[in-house]
Amino acid sequence: MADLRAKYEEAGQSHVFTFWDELSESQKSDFEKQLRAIDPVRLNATVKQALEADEAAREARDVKIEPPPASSFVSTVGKEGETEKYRQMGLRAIVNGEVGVLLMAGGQGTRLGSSAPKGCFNIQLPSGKSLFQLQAERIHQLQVLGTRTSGEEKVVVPWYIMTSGPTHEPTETFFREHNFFGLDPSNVVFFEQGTLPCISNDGKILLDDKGKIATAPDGNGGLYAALRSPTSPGQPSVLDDLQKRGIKYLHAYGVDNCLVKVGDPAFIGVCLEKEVAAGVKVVKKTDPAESVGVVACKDGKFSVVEYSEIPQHLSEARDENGELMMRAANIANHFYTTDFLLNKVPTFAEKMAYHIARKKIPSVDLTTGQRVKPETPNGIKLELFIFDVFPFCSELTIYEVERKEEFSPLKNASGTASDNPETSRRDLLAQHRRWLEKARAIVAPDADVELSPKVTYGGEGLADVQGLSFTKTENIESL
Ligand code: UD2
Repeated sequence: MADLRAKYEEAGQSHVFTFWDELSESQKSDFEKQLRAIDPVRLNATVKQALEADEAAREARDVKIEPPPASSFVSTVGKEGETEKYRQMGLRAIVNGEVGVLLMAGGQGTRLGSSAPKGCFNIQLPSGKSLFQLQAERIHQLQVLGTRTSGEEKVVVPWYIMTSGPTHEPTETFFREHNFFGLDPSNVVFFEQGTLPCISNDGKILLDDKGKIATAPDGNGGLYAALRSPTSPGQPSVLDDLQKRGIKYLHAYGVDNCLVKVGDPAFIGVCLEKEVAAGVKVVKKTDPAESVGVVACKDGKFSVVEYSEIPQHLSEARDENGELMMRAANIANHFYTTDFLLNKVPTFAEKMAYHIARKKIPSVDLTTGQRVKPETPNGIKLELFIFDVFPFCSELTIYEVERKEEFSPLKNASGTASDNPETSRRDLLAQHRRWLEKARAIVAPDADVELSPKVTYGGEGLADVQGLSFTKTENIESL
């Protein structure tokens, strides 16, 4: 223990031992394990780098922030023929077994008022399916479409699901209880992202309990480190698995968007055509206050200015056509090549500064020993964002898609103004109505008809509904 104390002493963090003598033997060994997993000197440096970057971002007077170059944009909005070309390219990569899907599911649904992982959420569709089930069945349908195209035996799209401490167990249990929604469990890989200690406003590690450091998930950018750690002790890492399977292209996405086109062949195709290592899907931003990051060029480098960091004058700036100048809304929907993740990211990973989230963090008061739930932010959580790699990308494809077809995030609890279970349900059923009516079915005005991903992935293959009339709210599991 002397070496451990000396290390924390050297880093000015020896206060973590304040209550050491009050701990039981088992508490001491758990606490020692946690303390040994942290390098307090390196943590101080990380905090310092994050605070400096945060300060620079807030002082962002001299930083030049402008829209990305038009040459990096691809938009197929309203161009069905072009989308089909890209879709075929992406489907070919899927048939060749070169495409994998990375789900970022480590966030905590605190804003939703639910403690369960967001993917378990039921947005009250006629089918009662959770977000996880919708996404699983879209992967299943992609595999079916791939097999149909190629006539090969099973086409597989492996699914890598990143969880965090709070979501790991409940997510794995949910999948097991639902038999992986019909997917082969050997093609669903769970891996856990890292956590980081929570820090007080004066740079001290906060104690969650007398023998436990307060920690939080390290942000969805924790993905980059998590990809290279064993998925469980003695197991290969996700990167090992990607190479073993010959996966070359990854679609990475956020769990909370009920319209997400999982493994979207058109997006894969666009990025193949542009021959880029990284791509990001955007929708047009029309509300300056919308809680989305915007893809931008900061001092000439690609980046996303997060909604929590964009100066108001910039989010409200408009161009000569009255459109928002910063309107490329990031929808947490990315493309990466395995080569980029494996060989490029490590060359600059240390340079990605953590973002500061000022939070109310329950912690033990060092003088009274009482655990306090603060009324105002008393510390910071450090998190990396998945798009923090963009400044290191010489090229980035920005693929603009239609909001009503691809983006309806679930951020807030029922009854709020937007981005809630009601708007998710509304937007998904409206999309399915559009698909049915385009296929010349007749849908009664008050009939909420849901189409299972097993019937259609993105509105294709609906010839059999022509002339059919749908008069009641129902889920169509097969035609
Ligand atoms: C995310 C985007 C924001 C915009 C918005 C659209 C980031 C950093 N910000 O904002 O620019 O695109 O979504 O809806 O992506 N997650 C983890 N581990 C973590 C934290 C989050 O896996 O430690 C996952 C989370 O489960 C979700 C995704 O990352 O799938 C986005 O996280 P969020 O919903 O908390 O991010 P938000 O809404 O602040």
